[in-house]
Amino acid sequence: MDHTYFREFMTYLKKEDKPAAVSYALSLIENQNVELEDLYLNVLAPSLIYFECDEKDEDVCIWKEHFRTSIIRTILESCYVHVLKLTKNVKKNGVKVMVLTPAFEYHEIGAIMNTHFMLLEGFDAHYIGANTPKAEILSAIRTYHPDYVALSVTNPYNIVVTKQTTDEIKRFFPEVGIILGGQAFKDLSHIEHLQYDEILNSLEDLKAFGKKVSAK
Ligand code: B12
Repeated sequence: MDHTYFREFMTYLKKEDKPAAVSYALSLIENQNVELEDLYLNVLAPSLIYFECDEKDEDVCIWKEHFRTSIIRTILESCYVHVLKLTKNVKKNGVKVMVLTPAFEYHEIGAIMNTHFMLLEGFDAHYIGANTPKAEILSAIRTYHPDYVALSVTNPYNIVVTKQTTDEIKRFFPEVGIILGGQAFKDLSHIEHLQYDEILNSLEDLKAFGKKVSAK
């Protein structure tokens, strides 16, 4: 992908110019300058992952980070309509996935992006929300009957709550598969004691998983 797109997008973000940033990102998709996956992984994700704050006052940095995340979230929600258009030509694999972040985990951008990627791979994917308590997750499984629950976890501190959640899912719904994704699982020592079926760290992993379930 042409890096000038990322650089131009960053000029709007640095000025906290939400109208310009949102319009520019959506125009890249509408004018077919970039694929949706490229926009997410090579423009939106790095704008957050490499967020730098030059301000001396930490409080200013915190609201700036919140504001930037809200801009990215608006772009993702606007792209959902585009995802729906694209999925019309995608062969469905009949596999229902419920995507969420567990209790205490507020980082949700990766979960939203990967829900869209799953839809584009033919999954019947639903993003439930961030900071989802264990009881609500169990209730949603009881109502939705997903084939898989995908837990996105960023902060390694939340591995403990993830373990409690995955243990309960497997206890009450042993037939439901568990997918783990997110920065917290980059260090594999974190997952030794967790019950899960798939660990997906990238779009390539997700595509390979899509092929595996379609072949069944
Ligand atoms: C935005 C942000 C926030 C926002 C989140 C808002 C929101 N609505 O999501 C807010 C301000 C709330 C926040 C709060 C905090 N944050 Co914060 N935050 C970030 C920041 C800047 C960007 C995160 C992000 O969205 N990245 C973009 C997405 C696309 O990347 P991603 O999540 O990694 O997802 C990718 C993959 O991991 C994967 N993936 C993710 N999930 C899934 C799921 C599946 C199923 C699959 C297949 C793949 C997958 O796909 C994505 C695309 O490749 C990072 C900086 C960083 N380096 O990441 C810090 C960061 C994650 N935060 C951090 C910290 C410490 C905190 C706080 C504890 C700060 C505090 N003291 O209060 C709190 C914790 C809140 C909580 N309880 O969860 C640390 C975590 C350090 C660590 N590893 O322990 C980071 C790394 C900052 C830093 N360098 O210190 N944060």
